[in-house]
Amino acid sequence: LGQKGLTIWFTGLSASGKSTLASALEQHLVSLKIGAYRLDGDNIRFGLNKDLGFGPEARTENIRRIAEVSKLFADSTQIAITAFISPYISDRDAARKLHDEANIPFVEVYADAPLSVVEERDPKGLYKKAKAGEIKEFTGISAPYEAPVNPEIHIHTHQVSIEEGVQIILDYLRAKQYI
Ligand code: GGZ
Repeated sequence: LGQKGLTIWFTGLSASGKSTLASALEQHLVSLKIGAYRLDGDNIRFGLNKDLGFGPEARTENIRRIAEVSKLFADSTQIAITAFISPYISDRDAARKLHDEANIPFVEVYADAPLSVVEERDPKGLYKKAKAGEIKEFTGISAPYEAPVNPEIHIHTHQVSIEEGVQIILDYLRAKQYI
């Protein structure tokens, strides 16, 4: 890797496979001795962003802070990997702009699984609760998800394995000579 790192920005519904894919990608890069660090709900929403909820303004602020942090990691020559729903196109575009202005590559990866599939998976029972009205403003049920129009990478997570998904991303990074 050259002087600068980059940010790999996953977006997708809850249970779409973002975190799983981000985690597998991080492990693969580290095994290649490429510095990579993943930001996800576990290390951000319980720490830096623990003051934020899930209303539209809180989500925008969540994404704004994550974009700033990922830019800093990338600026330190790491590959920053973010795994957040980031449901609004305008917020993702703002994250992209921040990177563009710093001349840091920004790779948007759409972890795309149909709502019917993620509702069926429902690993934490959140979709069930959202449909019962027990969780308000839940993405895909009672809050919007704006799918990317032109992401660098589009992965149909219900149709490819985790390993295949990681390979698709690695192929892209190699083709761009980012790694
Ligand atoms: C969406 C919610 C909500 C609501 C709690 N809507 O499957 P999870 O549990 O582990 O991932 C979801 C996570 C989403 O946080 P993000 O920071 O990625 O969201 S955003 O980018 O929109 O700010 C879910 C849980 O938090 N969760 N309430 N109302 N997801």
